Amino acid sequence: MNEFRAGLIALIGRPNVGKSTLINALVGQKVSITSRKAQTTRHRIRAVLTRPDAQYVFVDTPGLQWERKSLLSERMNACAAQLLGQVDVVGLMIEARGWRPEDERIAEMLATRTGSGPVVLIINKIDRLRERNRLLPLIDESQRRHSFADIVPVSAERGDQLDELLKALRERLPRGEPLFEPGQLTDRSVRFLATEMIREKAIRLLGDEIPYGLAVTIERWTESEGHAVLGATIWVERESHRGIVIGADGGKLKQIGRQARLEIERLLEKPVHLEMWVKLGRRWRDDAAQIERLGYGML
Ligand SMILES: Nc1nc2c(ncn2[C@@H]2O[C@H](COP(=O)(O)OP(=O)(O)OP(=O)(O)O)[C@@H](O)[C@H]2O)c(=O)[nH]1
Ligand SMILES: [Mg+2]
Repeated sequence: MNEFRAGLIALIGRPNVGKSTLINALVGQKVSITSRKAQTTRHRIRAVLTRPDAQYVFVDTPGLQWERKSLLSERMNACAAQLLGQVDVVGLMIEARGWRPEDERIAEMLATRTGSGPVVLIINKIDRLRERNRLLPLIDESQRRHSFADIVPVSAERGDQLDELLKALRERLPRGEPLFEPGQLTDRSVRFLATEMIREKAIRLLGDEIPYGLAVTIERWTESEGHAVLGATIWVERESHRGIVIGADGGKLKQIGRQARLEIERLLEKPVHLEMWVKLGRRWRDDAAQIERLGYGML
């Protein structure tokens, strides 16, 4: 008999390997924002997939990194480490291009921890491999490095091999009742998702001009039957960044606002009026009070 299984699966790995992209692909909706830039995810976000035979509660985490140290990155690393003791399965993600020293560092951390669940290695971005025959040696190498419960190559972007991954994860989930209502997609509020959508558009549209110092808050949220009015602030760390975010004649900010608004309208299923400001929050990534205020404190 196929007994129902349910549990938590943490996805961890260095920044930019595709953790959030995979979670969105698995649950079939955008729950976690993604971008080409490292450290896009700053919060722990749960995303739920309920199938007739199992409920998978994925926990997206900020990419682990040790260079470019800040109080924020330290908090993010601590958050991921703490999480490991609370989940049933860990999905360690690397890229199909091969192992990097940072990947090995995370794998070692997992190997030396006692009490965390089985680790499934997820090799992502296989669509980027020009020669598929490079995959087998990589799987062999991975097996030699650590004793993974399973190794599954996927392409999060193309949605390849996701059923194989779900099968491998299900086998390692405990038997039990669903943890969330079957219709629930995430533990995060609509307001949180809207804030993140604005941050995603800003990160994506600003290219490499402002790498890491952006934060977003929503101060005003009035919703009626027919529409919603939102007021949001983009926080930057330097005065010179304000001008970049606003752009010539306010063009950049308008573009960010337009793209974010369209996505928030889909989320709320009603027209949205979005007003935005750009403000200076000096060195907020090293300021505990500000990290708290921006909602990154409890990660
Ligand atoms: N070609 C290809 N690109 C991918 C794949 N999965 C993710 N990407 C891209 O990789 C980049 C990083 O993806 P994210 O999902 O934001 O990565 P992440 O691991 O969540 O990153 P952090 O939140 O910064 O830790 C984005 O530009 C994605 O479009 C994949 O399977 N194939
Ligand atoms: Mg992410």
